[in-house]
Amino acid sequence: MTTVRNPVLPGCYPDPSVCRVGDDYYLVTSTFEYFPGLPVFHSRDLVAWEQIGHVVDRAGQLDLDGIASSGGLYAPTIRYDGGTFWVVCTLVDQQDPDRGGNFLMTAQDPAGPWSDPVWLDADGIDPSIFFDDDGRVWLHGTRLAREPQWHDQTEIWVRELDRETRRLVGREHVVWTGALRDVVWSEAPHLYRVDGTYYLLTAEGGTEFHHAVSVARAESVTGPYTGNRANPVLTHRHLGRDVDVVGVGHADLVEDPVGRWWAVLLGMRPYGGYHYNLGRETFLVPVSWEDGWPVFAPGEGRVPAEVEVPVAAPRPLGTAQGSTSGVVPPDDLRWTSLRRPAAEFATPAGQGWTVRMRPTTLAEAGVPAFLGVRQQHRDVDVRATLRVEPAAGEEAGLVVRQSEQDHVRLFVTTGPGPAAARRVAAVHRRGGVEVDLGSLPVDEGRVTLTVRARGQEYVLLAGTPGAAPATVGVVDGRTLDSVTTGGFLGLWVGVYATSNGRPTDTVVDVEHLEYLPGAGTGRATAEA
Ligand code: 6LW
Repeated sequence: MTTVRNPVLPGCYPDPSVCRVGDDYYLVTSTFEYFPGLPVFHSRDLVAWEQIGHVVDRAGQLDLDGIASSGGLYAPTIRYDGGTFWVVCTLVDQQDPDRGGNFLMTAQDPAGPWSDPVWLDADGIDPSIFFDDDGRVWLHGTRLAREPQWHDQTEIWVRELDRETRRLVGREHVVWTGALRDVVWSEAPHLYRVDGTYYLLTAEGGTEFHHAVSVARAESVTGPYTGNRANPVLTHRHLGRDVDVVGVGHADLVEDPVGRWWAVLLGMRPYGGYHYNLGRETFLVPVSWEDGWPVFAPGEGRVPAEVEVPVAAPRPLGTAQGSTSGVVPPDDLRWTSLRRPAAEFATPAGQGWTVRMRPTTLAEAGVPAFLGVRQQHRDVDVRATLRVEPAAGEEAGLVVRQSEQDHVRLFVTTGPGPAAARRVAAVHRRGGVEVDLGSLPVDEGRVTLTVRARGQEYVLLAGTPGAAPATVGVVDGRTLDSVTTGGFLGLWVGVYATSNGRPTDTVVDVEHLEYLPGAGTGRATAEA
């Protein structure tokens, strides 16, 4: 018996989907405009999740260019059947209908390579795929109801997929619009067959405060589905906002090798008021069956802070993904760029990167020179040591990123004007408006920039390596989370370099980026 502390994946890992192959579990989550997309995690005990790759990891596989923040890759489902791993997902906001919408990718090895997309003739979001015992394959998803009876009513549809041609065939069946009357956003459907009965697990209420998990069952895969009288079978919305975890939903079920059931689902941990800068995270919940229905967190009825996992090998608390502390080397799978591969502007160099500055800014939905990692801890220092000689108006440094419209930059720059002194400046782009937070002169040569998050206080520091840094600015983190800004994302922290639209040859030598959770508290645990 091992105790695991929730969340099992801290930081922005929303919409988890899980499957099991023998003793191995595989899990994927949404990544929106970030590249590579759709991280694949492996676990043998549901506790320790090691990232093994990404589903979307090469140029030309999908086109994310131009897709604004919180568009892009939504809610993948992962399944295994017939020796093949299958992922279905949606590319949202791609204007070209031949290169957007719902798609399918397959792989023989979940670490990759994954196939190019097979585009599916299905609208809406949150596709899932169900392999029935008789060999038939059923795709399902959600979309706005064609004939809505209430505002934001969605409908869950089910349609057969031809395994060979990978095309949808036969009639479509609309099977569900939510457990409760007037409920918004019945979504995230997943079908299962347990002891001969078909179960439809869904989220409803929207992916924020009112999020909930509901379940229905049927004798036939295409329905009719009858809702559980206990619906919603899991939610935290009745607990109010002053609680450790809110917004739980978007669950996927998996049975372990000894017949116990588990759910992975998303939830948010507010701190400093009703704000959740780490975004929607992945939690693990035990599930039992009573009277032919799943019971989530039996005896407790809410996402447990700690879960007893009988199948896990003993391991200390806090060793889950995300507790890694120190330099993030170039081959670390936590690195992401925006929309396209980082190789287009960055080359690994020792423990860090050589970054070729780009005219594209972080305010554009293009491909800025940006390389970052998720903020996975409330208290963390993210520190980069870099060398750059920026031309007037150019900037290179660290960014705390929510979106194009909302982010905070701490950067080395020069000028403008005759007093073209080299300095470190801090700017908060808030709702698309740039606000100067401060600046201070800095010598030629190497500079260390630090974002120091302590709860909702983000202190921006700069100095020469090894010397005590000075504060350039301070930001209230509550201005950056999606409760304030909208969108679906938690925060990222990373290095970036832009010439603000001008042609440039400037190169930034990023010696390294360090991610130091719990810095200052001496703790490095997933919950810090
Ligand atoms: C996801 C959907 C949702 O596809 O958020 O509001 C989307 N609901 O289930 C992005 O995570």
